[in-house]
Amino acid sequence: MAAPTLDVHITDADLRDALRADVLRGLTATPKWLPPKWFYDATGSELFELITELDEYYPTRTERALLAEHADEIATLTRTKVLVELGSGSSDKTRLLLSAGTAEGSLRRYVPQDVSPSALTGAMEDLVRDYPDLEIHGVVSDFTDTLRTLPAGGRRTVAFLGGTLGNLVPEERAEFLAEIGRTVDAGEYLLLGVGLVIDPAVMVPAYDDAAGVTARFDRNVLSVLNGTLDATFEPEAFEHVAIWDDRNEWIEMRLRSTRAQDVRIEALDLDVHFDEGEEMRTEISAKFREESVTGELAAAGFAVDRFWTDADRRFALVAARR
Ligand code: AVJ
Repeated sequence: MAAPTLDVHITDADLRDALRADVLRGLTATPKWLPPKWFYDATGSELFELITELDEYYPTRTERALLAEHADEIATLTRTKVLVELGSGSSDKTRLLLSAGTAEGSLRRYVPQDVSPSALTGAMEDLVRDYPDLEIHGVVSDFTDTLRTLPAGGRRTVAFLGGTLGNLVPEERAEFLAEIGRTVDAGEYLLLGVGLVIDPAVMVPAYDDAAGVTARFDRNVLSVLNGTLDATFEPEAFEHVAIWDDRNEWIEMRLRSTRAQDVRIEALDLDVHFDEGEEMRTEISAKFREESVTGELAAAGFAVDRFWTDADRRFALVAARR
């Protein structure tokens, strides 16, 4: 059994600098916003795992069923030697790909990448034990700048699952997909999991569950700011909001200030005022249509080989070939 390796391309200091820059930009903008990647400290990663188990949150279980159903076909179609996973989190669903890939015989190496060192090291410990013949090489980084650090060669598949592509606005998405397109070689694959546009009565509760777990996840970003930037947010003074934006076809999560309040962000020497009822955007989660995914992938140099969906067409798993 080979010892796993862990490359850290982003240190706590880098993360803190990036957080500072994002918070300064977002909290001095009108309307205010924060990028979703800061949800995932250890607590946020745990809360996200709880979200994936909620009745209302269909994406994870739907994607898992698609992976279970099609993992063997993915393995024979791609004959992947190196599986790179962007935003791997717990790597839980990925096990279906790892098992199918080792059974098919081509898979040698798994490269999980995540911004959360705690999620990544936790996942890797279990993976080395369960897949003793795989080389496991973790990368702690921001997925948007992981690609240039990817070792070349060896029939790679880049997996980007869970619908995380939807966290990027269209321009960021186009740039990110184009970068993957430039990084991989002809014949290599992108395996993408995306949520599809469905009835808002199903989508909205997935982001606003009855038990309030998503609300805790949303407010946790304020605790991250308190801890990292020495800020004075009172998370309980913000209400979780989830809406479906029909024009942009995305779910938007916001935090609404329940009263007029001032927050000090010591590390930025910044005072921020919130009006009563003021809403700050904390996440977009775009949903897709078959034509839009195919078009966006084509623009990045990928041809869709397989487009699998569940019976309710809630989620799609897409195998696209460069
Ligand atoms: C991890 C980005 C895929 O957008 O559905 C879950 C995050 N936010 N509930 C998503 C999330 C609120 C999730 N992704």
